[in-house]
Amino acid sequence: MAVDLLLGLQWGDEGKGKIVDVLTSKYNIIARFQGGPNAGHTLVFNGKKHVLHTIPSGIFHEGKANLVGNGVVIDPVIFKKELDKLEEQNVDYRKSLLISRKAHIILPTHRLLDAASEASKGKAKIGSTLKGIGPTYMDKTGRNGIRVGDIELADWKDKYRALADKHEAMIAFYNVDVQYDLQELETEFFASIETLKSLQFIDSEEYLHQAQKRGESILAEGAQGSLLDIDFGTYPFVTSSNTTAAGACTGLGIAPNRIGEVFGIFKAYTTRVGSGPFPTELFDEAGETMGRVGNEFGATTGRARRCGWLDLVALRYACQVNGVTQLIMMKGDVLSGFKTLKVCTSYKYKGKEIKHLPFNIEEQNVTPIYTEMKGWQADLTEMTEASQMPKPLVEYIEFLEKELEIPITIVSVGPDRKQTIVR
Ligand code: 2SA
Ligand code: MG
Repeated sequence: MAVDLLLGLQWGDEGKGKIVDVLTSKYNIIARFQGGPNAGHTLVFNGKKHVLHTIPSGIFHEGKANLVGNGVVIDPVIFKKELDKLEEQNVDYRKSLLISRKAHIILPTHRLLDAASEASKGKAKIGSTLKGIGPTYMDKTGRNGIRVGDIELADWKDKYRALADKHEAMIAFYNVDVQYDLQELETEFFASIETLKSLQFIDSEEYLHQAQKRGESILAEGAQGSLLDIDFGTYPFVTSSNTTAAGACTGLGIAPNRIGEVFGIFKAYTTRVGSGPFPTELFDEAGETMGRVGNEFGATTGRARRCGWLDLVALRYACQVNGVTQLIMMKGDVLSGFKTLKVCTSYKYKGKEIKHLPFNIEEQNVTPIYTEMKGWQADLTEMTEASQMPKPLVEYIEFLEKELEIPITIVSVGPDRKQTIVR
């Protein structure tokens, strides 16, 4: 069986958690392949909201395996808190949650290093979630990291100490004001490590290989978005992993020729949290309305998200890099009530009109060129069938399909599982 992927096509927060939860019934295994607790995947069902950070979004379905893949970075402290929340909901994760031995561990000092690095950058800061993501991936590629499999070994604490000591020296080198009590942080960390050790650690690439041989279906769940990809995003204002389709291969050990459907998910408008260029960003009432109606606040940090019109130049680029086969449009309901909508179809760049994403998309380099479209007034949130959709919404969808040359097969009209229209 092929492995299907679900990826965010913008700057994250497209609604991946909700759609993975909706699609889970079709799969045996849900697997996260990159990122860590910087992610905030929100699911709403039975009138309740659930936010996941590291645990795959299939966890609420019985009988499904949920794998934290080798490409993920795990903070044991946050992981334990996620488990506690699941226990409160009576979710039995003991059998269904699997962790790759090759996943890397976020140490308390990685978080401190993240803070020190950001503080040292001043205005040029990345706007990191301060979860230690960058420093942990740096230690991974620098070949210094500690992996889940290491904590099963007797001498791992020696390795931990050496690394933490080095981190402390690095923090001092930054010469910024970062206050901490490492002993206190370590007490919590080591206690959480014990909780982590009570879970099932596996050689996940072998597990996935055997599962495929048995004919089991796998959905790989991305985190963040394509424009935050370390290679293809708006560098340096990106995260430290490959959020695009290729990341699912390296983050799970899946061969490229095993990939089937690539579901690309996007919002009917655009948001971004953190620093960095955002050509279609709005600073007016329209942007304010999107933020308010769309409840655009970071699911992990609570930060207000920046809002703007849909950017098809960026979206087209993301579709190409990922090989998207089906599109999923989220939050069309948030745009209800706008008289006219704008969609950016090209950029003016160095005096010319271009349709691709250039190296530099800072505001002084690109000016978005918009197509205006008629808005829809109806409340979409009660709709369950494509036939109920107002005409301007259908026109909006069809326009995007034509521009992107990919079908939009799912339209989400609210945060709840049930508010999902299949076309
Ligand atoms: P990091 O923490 O090193 O990965 O930050 C680097 C950049 O990546 C952005 N980033 C995100 N953008 C959107 N959503 C994310 N998850 C949370 C959410 C974020 C939150 O679901 O809302 O709660 O603020 C996420 N994670 C990382 C980040 O803003 C930096 O621009
Ligand atoms: Mg999110």
